[in-house]
Amino acid sequence: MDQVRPGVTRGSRPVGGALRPAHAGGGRAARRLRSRSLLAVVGLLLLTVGGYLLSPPGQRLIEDPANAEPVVGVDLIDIPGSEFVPSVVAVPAGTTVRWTFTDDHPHDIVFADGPASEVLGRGGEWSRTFDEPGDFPYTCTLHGRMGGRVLVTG
Ligand SMILES: [Cu+2]
Repeated sequence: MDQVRPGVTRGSRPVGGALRPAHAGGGRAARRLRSRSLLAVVGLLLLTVGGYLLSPPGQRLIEDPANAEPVVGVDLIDIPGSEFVPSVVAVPAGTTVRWTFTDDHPHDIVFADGPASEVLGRGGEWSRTFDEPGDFPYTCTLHGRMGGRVLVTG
């Protein structure tokens, strides 16, 4: 009934090696503990990011104006004070949406799918015609929290 247990009988370590003082393997155990807590942190981070990405858009950033309820049929968006008003509009395909710059700060309108205005100030105006249905988010690159979207219906 001599079972060969690898790791116990191999090498020059005595058979009683498993009973060696705890501090002998302390370094390795500590390292394992450290890497385990690192894993926990990474796991928690992934859960947080994953949960964020999987959560309904309306719950991601409560203050994000780009997640507001769409205002249907409005094709004129004002920029009266470092925000787009209304921030979310829904228009039928073929609509030209216009932005008017009426506050004292420079802004731009940069769409995720490419089209972008220059940086414009008070009195500025920009427009884009939407021929295809879809969801067209945009931001002001000068003000990270300034955002909006145009929902184009078929
Ligand atoms: Cu801005």
